[in-house]
This record gives sequence, structure tokens and C-alpha cells, in this order.
Amino acid sequence: MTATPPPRFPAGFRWGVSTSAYQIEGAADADGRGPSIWDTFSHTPGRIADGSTGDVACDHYHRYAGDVDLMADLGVSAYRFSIAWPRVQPDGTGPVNPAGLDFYDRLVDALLARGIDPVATLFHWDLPQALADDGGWFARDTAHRFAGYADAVAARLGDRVRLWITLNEPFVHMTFGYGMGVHAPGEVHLFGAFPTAHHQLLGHGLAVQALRARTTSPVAIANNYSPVWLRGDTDADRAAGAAYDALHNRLFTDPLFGQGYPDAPGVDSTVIHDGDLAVIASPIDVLGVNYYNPTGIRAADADAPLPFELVPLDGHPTTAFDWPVAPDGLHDLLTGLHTRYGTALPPVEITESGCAYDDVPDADGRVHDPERIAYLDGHLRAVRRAMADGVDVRGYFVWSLLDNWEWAEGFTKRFGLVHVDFDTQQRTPKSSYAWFRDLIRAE
Ligand code: GBH
Repeated sequence: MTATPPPRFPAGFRWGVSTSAYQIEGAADADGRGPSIWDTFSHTPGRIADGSTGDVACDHYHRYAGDVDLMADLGVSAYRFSIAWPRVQPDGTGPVNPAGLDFYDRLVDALLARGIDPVATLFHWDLPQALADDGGWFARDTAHRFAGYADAVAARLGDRVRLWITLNEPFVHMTFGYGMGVHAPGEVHLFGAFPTAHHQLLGHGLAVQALRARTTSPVAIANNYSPVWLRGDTDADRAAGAAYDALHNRLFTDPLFGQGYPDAPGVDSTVIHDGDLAVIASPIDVLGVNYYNPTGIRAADADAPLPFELVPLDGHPTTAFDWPVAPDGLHDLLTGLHTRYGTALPPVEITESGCAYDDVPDADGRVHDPERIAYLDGHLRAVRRAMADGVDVRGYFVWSLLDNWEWAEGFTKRFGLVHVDFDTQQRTPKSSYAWFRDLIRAE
């Protein structure tokens, strides 16, 4: 257990937990839902570590009421979930499927009844398969379709959603989905994937405009950031660090704040039309920050395919994913955003922070996860230090409420405050859940 309680946060600081649709809902065929790229990908042999799919996942679609009870008992003031586009528009365009929206209507009302702010992400990687068949995010039209979908969701959920988030981690969707092919849709374009960055950002900007016409609730994007920790001090190492920073941290952020694209590998101005950058820079109210770990970088060999080399950060504990535990990275990135964007930076919310460990119930059925408590404690202290250094942070969401379906890792990585037995669907709050509940109560 941690020695001293974390420092106090300002009154009104938002405490939350995060999930995403494909990782928890299951009910893949229910009520007219269409297929998404993750259905296709997970059902393709060899793509998922344990051969599993999200067909059932945490069966949250049927168990949401009990899951909202878990949140109420935890005492969070907000819940960040994502809306599955293929439930709302089974083909990604055209008429809305009312039964699909009914689910989110019920969820939002259940949250509000318990005093929990609904925070809705419109796109957490589960693109309707029909749109992928038309080119996915390589197709400029997908950006316009995304805005149409945002309009349809906001027409139904309007101001009951208290914070709207357009995209989750467009960097990961581009890089893993279209660059390296380890996530859906499984395409390998390497640095040729830049159009999927631009079209996601264009879709973000168009969706911001669509949301403004329907709601007065604040609007955000959730980017993931990984500060560069140089491992080497030659000019070549520094150039490599700058290239990685441009690609991972600036490509999806500089254009939001009117700076256009950085000089990052792959940027291809031929896909940028007149006026696009102004749409992308449509003002947002909050920047969502997802943080897991920093990245060690040094110069690559001259004949290497990448202009940088990722190197392990020694001297840090690691999670079940082998990601280093480095809370200072969160402080660095928050103060770095503040320095780089200055007054253009809106208030920040930490929209994901968390870790995977091999949590197993003991003989009494209890799940002890002291490493997760230490992880969260360290990262909350880092947030508080960044706030003391002048960064306006308004909230912190733990990834995740539940153990869930961790994309290409299937069910092999557990991120929850609540343990899930995927055979019985039994939920068991871990010791980190009690710790987080006590922390929120003490605030
Ligand atoms: C998020 O992505 C997702 O939004 C969420 O759906 C997911 O479940 C959650 O995180 C947990 O994975 O091996 O040191 O080079 C996180 C994106 C990209 C963050 C890979 C960590 C690995 C860094 N992650 N990155 S390293």
C-alpha cells in the first residue's frame, strides 16, 4: 500500500472510469447492429492472441444496469463509454437504426439517475464494415459520413451527454490499423497511411461542427501521447526523437490548435484540400489525454526502415504488457503540452490511465492488485504535480472499469478495477476498486 495519501484535488475535479463499445458490449448481432471492422478482424484466424472475439465480451449490452451500479458504488462522477457506429447506422450511412440508439438512451438515463455524467466517445475504432469496403479512412467521404453519424447521435442524446469526444486515439487507429496491420482493418501501408490521419482529423472537425448545432455540452478529442525519452545524445538521436515526437505526439494535435501538420514522416500534402485545416482547427473545449507510458528513442541504423529506433526503458517496473511504469512521463507530457500550445490549449482531462496485470482471484474469491494501486497512485501524483506547475487538468478516468476484450490481445490482458470471469460473467471488484472508491470519497 502507498505510504501517504495522494495530494488533494480541487473541488469539482471529475473522477471517472472508461470503457469502449467493442471491448465490453458483446451482443454483436442484437437489435439490428451491423458488422464492424473488428468483427471481421477478430473472426479472421490468427489475428487475436487467444483466438477470441468480441461477440460476447463482458455482455455489457445486457448487463449495463449492474455495471452502472458498480460505478455508483465506486462513487465516480463520470463514465466514459463509446457508441458503436454500426449499432446506430448498420451500413455507416443512411437511415438510423432506432433500436441501436435505444441502448445508449437507456445507458445515459441510468447514469444520470445515479448522478454520473455520461461522457460519450463517438469513434473508438469500430468502423462499420460497409465503410471499410468503400476504403475506410482512406476514403475522404468517411469523414463526411462520420459527421452525419455524429449529428444522428446528438439529435437523440443531445445535452444529456455531458462531454462529447469525437475520436479515440486516431494515432493508434492509423498506425496499428492501417500502418502495421496489427489492429483492424489489418492493412499494412507503413508511412503511406497518412491519408487515414488526415481523414480522421477532418471527420473530427466536421463532427465538432455537427455537435455544436445540436448541443451546448463541451466537445473534445481523446489523443494518446507518449513523451520521448531519448536514449542517446548525438545529433542523430535528437533528430530521431524529434521525428517520433512529430509522428506520435504532434501529428494529431498541432492541427487542432492551428499549427498545421508538423514535419512528420509520411505527411502527404496532396490529400489536404483548401479549407481542411480550418475545419480541423474548429475550437474544442477539452483535450482528452490518454497516457500509458513514455517511449525510449534513439537513432536507427542507416539502412533501417524507420527513421528512429524504439528501445526499452530500463530501470522501471513493467506491466503485464511489458510497458514501463513511469508516472513522470505523464507529468512531462502535461507540462509539455502546456509549453507547446500555451493559451491555445484548452483544459485537459485524462481520459485514460491504467495498467494490465495478471489478476487472479485468491481462494476466498478476492482479487488483490497492489501493483495497480501503486500505478494509479503514482500517476495521480504526477497529474497533481503538473497542475501545481500550471496545467489546467479537470478530470482523471481510469482505464478501465472492467477487465475486457483487449483488442489483438483478446482476453489475455486485464485492465479493470473490477475482475470479470469471462466464463460466468461474474464481476468481482479488485482491491484497487476499494482504493479508488476511498480516494474519491476522501476528496
Ligand atoms: C488504449 O490504447 C485504448 O484506447 C484502449 O481501447 C485500450 O484497451 C487501452 O489503451 C489499453 O491498451 O510497447 O512501450 O512501445 C493504448 C495505446 C499503444 C499505448 C501502444 C501503449 C505501447 C507502447 N497503446 N503503447 S510500447
